[in-house]
Amino acid sequence: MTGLRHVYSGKVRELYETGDGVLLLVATDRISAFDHVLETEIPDKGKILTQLSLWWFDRLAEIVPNHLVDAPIPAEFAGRAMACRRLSMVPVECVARGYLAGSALADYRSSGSVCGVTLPAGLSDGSRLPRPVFTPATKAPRGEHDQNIPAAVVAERVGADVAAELERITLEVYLRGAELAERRGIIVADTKIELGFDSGGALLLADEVLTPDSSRFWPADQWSPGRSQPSLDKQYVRDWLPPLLPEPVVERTRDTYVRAYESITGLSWG
Ligand code: PZK
Repeated sequence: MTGLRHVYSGKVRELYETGDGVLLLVATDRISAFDHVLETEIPDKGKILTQLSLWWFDRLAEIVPNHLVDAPIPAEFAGRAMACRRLSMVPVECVARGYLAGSALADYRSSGSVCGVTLPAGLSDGSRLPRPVFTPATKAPRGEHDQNIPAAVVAERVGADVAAELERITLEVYLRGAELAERRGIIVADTKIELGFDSGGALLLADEVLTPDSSRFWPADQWSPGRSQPSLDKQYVRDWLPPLLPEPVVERTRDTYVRAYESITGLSWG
């Protein structure tokens, strides 16, 4: 492919640069579980997540501008790539949570708080929080886990003004995303976004947004705090330990991604 330079491999995504300095963010069909990339791919996963991100970027444009640019996508990446402008990425994982799960649940159980925010007593796995909270995390090096940090530490790293903007944008993206998904019967328990500065110093929404790989989506009709919630992603994969997935597990996993896309957008997949 002429003028395409590979710049970075993520666990499930690839980053390329075109001859014009445009970045191509390519979502593969790879799936990771328990910090490992499995040998088995999930057909169309990358396309589904890319199309869901594009759908969200459109809905969130009033809240925050994004990194998308209008540039041709090479045929080999059709449907699974986003052309984006190169940003100077903010060195903080921006997370908003409306429900208690994952690392926030672990922090709550050991300290009663998460990222310096004290939560009410008596919450359990899957509980709705009194209000959504900004729970930033460090970007850990490859192979390590992100670590939750207080908002004050974000301010030390990026300055108080930028930190306040990160919190505002993250909470607004979460609130808008959760509101739209709720109408479709899906709880957005939490979401992680990436932001970066363009050459003019504006903060733009980057990466993928409000996908099952960056968020916890729970079918609302099955929500029942006090246990881990069934989620619209790789639940079947996590419940299946060996690395080679049998066809029914692949099929049901693919179905959950299709269901996330169709439930949220109201569109049909293919
Ligand atoms: C950027 N990633 C994560 C994505 C990977 C890794 N607009 C941008 N400008 C500069 N850098 C990035 C982005 C975006 N989005 C994204 N890391 C850097 C990532 C896809 C594949 F391997």
